Amino acid sequence: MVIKRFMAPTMSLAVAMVKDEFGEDAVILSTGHIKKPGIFGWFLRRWVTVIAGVEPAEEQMAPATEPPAAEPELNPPPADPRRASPVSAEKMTQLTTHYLLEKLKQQDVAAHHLDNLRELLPERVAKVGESPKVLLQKLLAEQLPRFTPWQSLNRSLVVALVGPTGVGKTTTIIKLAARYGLEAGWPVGLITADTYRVAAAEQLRTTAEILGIPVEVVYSPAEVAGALAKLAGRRLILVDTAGRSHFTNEHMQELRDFIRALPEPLTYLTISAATRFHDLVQMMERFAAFVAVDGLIVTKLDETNIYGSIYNAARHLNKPVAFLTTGQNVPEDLEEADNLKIAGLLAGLVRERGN
Ligand SMILES: Nc1nc2c(ncn2[C@@H]2O[C@H](COP(=O)(O)OP(=O)(O)OP(=O)(O)O)[C@@H](O)[C@H]2O)c(=O)[nH]1
Ligand SMILES: [Mg+2]
Repeated sequence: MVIKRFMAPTMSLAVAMVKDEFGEDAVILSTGHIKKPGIFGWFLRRWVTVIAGVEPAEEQMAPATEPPAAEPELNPPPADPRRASPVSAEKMTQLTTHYLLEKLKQQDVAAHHLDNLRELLPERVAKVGESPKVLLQKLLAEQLPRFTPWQSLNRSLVVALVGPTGVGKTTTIIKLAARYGLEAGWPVGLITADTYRVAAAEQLRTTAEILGIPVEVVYSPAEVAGALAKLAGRRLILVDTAGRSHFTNEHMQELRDFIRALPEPLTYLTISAATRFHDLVQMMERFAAFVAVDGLIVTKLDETNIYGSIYNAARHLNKPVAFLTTGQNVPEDLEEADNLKIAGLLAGLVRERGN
């Protein structure tokens, strides 16, 4: 049996190296850890060592009548460092790239993005003296459009939330009203165009009263100007819209007319993090065909461990993610989006609360 020691930053890479050199018939004889191998500047504290063996081809093919081959040395002496597998930098880059792409695949990052990353990653992996996950995080963050925080826009803002039914538009509006109205001290006003469900406007009115924020209910686009006049001088006016089927043209035209009645609105498409990419693309295209989308709000991060849809959606629309919501609690379960955090979720470096 030919025995060799392999070293890699992770077990899966070490096993991949074993398979690559010895093939599928290789046997793992023992595993362990060593500290700081110090190549390529990787700063992982511990590397994995795998001692693996394989029968040479002749021995495998030897007829059964031949005397058995000498027992393989199951507990070989500590491997001589000079026998450590000489893995070329090129091979290491290839394996690391493969390992990172597999991680993103598990996160449901769309195949065409994986193809693009397959081209970009090797250069980063080969050059940058950082851990693979950190360099992946940085690359993904660079690719995401950047959100300009509302604080840095020195004007009154009219912000409308649109999106499919039940994604959390009204809940997010209340969180935003509390965050900017109560915590930041901005004069905030609310407009709701959700008169489709009888209880919806009433629900918003009750919560806004508790927060001490004025609410105007509009039944048609023609009423928007009057509502805006009543809320004149407010730094932030948040507009809630009804969630209706985006496959129905009539509903989408109604939504478009409401949005058109607003002066220079910032319109955020609100999506749930748990939506499948196929459904997400169809939905985003429907909304983008009727309203000019300025950014995304991604809700319900607490309901999934798969974050590819956030990246896929932002890249598909080429619009930034503005806010993330992480639960039903008002106002705490709301965060201004941070591309490094989103990329960290995808790279497996950041974990969302509750998961
Ligand atoms: N787990 C979780 N639930 C949320 C989150 N945001 C909202 N919800 C819940 O999702 C449900 C729907 O929320 P709404 O705010 O009414 O959703 P909507 O988009 O306004 O719904 P429609 O107006 O009917 O289209 C409620 O039960 C919310 O509490 C979140 O971040 N995480
Ligand atoms: Mg609603």
